[in-house]
Amino acid sequence: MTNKMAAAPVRCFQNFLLIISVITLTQAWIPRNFRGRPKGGMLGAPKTTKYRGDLPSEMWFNQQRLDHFNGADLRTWSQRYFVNDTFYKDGGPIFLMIGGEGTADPIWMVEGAWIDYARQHSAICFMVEHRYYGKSHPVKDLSLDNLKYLSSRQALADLAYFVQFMRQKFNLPTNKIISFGGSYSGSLSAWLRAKYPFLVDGAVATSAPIHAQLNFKEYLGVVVSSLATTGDQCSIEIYIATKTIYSYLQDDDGRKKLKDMFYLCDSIDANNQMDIANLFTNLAGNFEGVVQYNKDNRAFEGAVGTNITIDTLCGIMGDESVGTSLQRYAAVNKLLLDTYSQKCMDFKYDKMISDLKKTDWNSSASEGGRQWTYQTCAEFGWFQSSDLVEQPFGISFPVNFSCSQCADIFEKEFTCSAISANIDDSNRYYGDYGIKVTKVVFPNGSIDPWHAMGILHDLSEDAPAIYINGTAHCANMYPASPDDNEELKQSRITISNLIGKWLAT
Ligand SMILES: *[C@@H]1O[C@H](CO)[C@@H](O)[C@H](O)[C@H]1NC(C)=O
Ligand SMILES: *[C@@H]1O[C@H](CO)[C@@H](O)[C@H](O)[C@H]1NC(C)=O
Ligand SMILES: *[C@@H]1O[C@H](CO)[C@@H](O)[C@H](O)[C@H]1NC(C)=O
Ligand SMILES: *[C@@H]1O[C@H](CO)[C@@H](O)[C@H](O)[C@H]1NC(C)=O
Ligand SMILES: *[C@@H]1O[C@H](CO)[C@@H](O)[C@H](O)[C@H]1NC(C)=O
Ligand SMILES: CC(=O)N[C@H]1CO[C@H](CO)[C@@H](O)[C@@H]1O
Repeated sequence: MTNKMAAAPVRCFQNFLLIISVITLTQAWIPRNFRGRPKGGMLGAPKTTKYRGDLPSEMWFNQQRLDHFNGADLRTWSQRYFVNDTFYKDGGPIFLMIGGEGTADPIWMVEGAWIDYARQHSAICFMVEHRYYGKSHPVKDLSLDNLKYLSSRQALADLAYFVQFMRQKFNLPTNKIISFGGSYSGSLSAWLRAKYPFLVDGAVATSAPIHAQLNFKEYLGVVVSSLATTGDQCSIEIYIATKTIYSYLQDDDGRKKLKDMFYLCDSIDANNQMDIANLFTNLAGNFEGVVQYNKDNRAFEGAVGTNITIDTLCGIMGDESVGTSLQRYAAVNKLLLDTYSQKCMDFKYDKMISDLKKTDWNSSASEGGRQWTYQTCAEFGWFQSSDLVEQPFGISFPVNFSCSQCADIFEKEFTCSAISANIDDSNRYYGDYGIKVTKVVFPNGSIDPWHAMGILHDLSEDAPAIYINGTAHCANMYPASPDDNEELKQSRITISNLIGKWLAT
């Protein structure tokens, strides 16, 4: 997302804003926050506040295997990676940042908590881009047939291949390896250690969902608890607004009012349940995106969006001077549209699906939306549905709405039960909550809805959980900030100490 060559950070920043606004103007049909994933990926890039030098240039491992599970298929492709050896001292460890469901951003090569750990432990840092994301294209397009090599299992095998290659090329034959990742790549980090314990000596698995599940209705439950840190009023107001929306939907006049108040791009067709489902999904999405990244010290989309917090949204919901509950809900929507330079809110289901059907590498869906959707349908589920009773965002996006999207986007019999079978496979393969690992740490934030799928209690003395009160998704991976709470500061120290312990044994 950022300009790799930018020597002048100011110019880099302007380009960044420009790229962001172009993307939001051309991609609005895919929601800002789709299946828990914002554009760019779930682990947004950290702020480049301090760094003034060049970023490391991209490198390629051009012998990566396409299909690790078919001995008759010897095709290869080029995988992108980055290196920072500035802190390396002879015999020091190898740090491996695992790319997730987005472009591997080289800003991570100079910033973030793991770079501080590298300084402390004299490590050489590698970041490997995940197959099918960013510039790592194993196949010529994203047709369903070509997506068959996109899976977490193939991605882990890529890492095993990469490690072997990298040990030779950089002459690091026996150095210890610690893997890192956040969100989905945090899961990969834990799973790498579980599946290849002889390859990695320890793993940091931040905000890692370890339990695959079709109906992730708990997501909105955590959103509600997180909003409740400002008091109960916020969810009550949302509930009243939602009820009013349902009553307005009953007649033409009300639907027209909703179109104006919420700056909808199109008129509401009362008979189109999929549009209505999408509309309610997007309205909940206004809150989900902000909660998931509340006060995270990151820059992604964020140069514009990160100063909007739970306090901002709940402040509006509690502000009588803004008007009725519905008007306040509309004001939140307008604030987010403005923040992301969107003129109107797209909720047309067919437009979204047709965008996500595009298979060209240069299409907007190839930014990751299509690939991540595929992975959720084929491996993980994690559908943020409205099926939890105790939440105020309505009942219009039940889990089968997400299953229908899988079927419509990939024109395949992705029924909820077919997807469930895929999910069961993943849990069997990785061990679910019963995962057996040592030397893995599982940090999670209490505000982050994803923690509901994570490991929150120590598995053993050797596989501890760190539950950080008051922080959001992947907070501990971002550069330290003076605003960080004590628990967050302490978590970074604990992680560094664990790494030290793992390296010493
Ligand atoms: C590695 O990161 C440090 C810290 O940001 C930076 O000073 C250094 O230039 C980076 N080295 C390379 C080779 O990019
Ligand atoms: C966020 O920051 C931008 C730019 O610094 C500013 O224009 C905007 O008003 C701020 N929004 C809020 C809700 O504080
Ligand atoms: C994407 O690439 C295809 C062919 O590879 C081309 O026909 C199309 O115009 C390109 N679209 C964009 C938006 O660049
Ligand atoms: C989901 O299931 C409900 C209840 O069975 C049904 O009314 C609705 O039409 C279904 N929605 C989709 C998108 O399949
Ligand atoms: C988390 O932090 C909040 C606010 O600082 C505090 O009220 C609450 O008791 C804390 N919870 C735990 C479990 O420490
Ligand atoms: C809410 C929760 O599960 N908290 C647990 C998080 O992990 C720590 C261990 O670091 C446990 O002590 C908490 O009970």
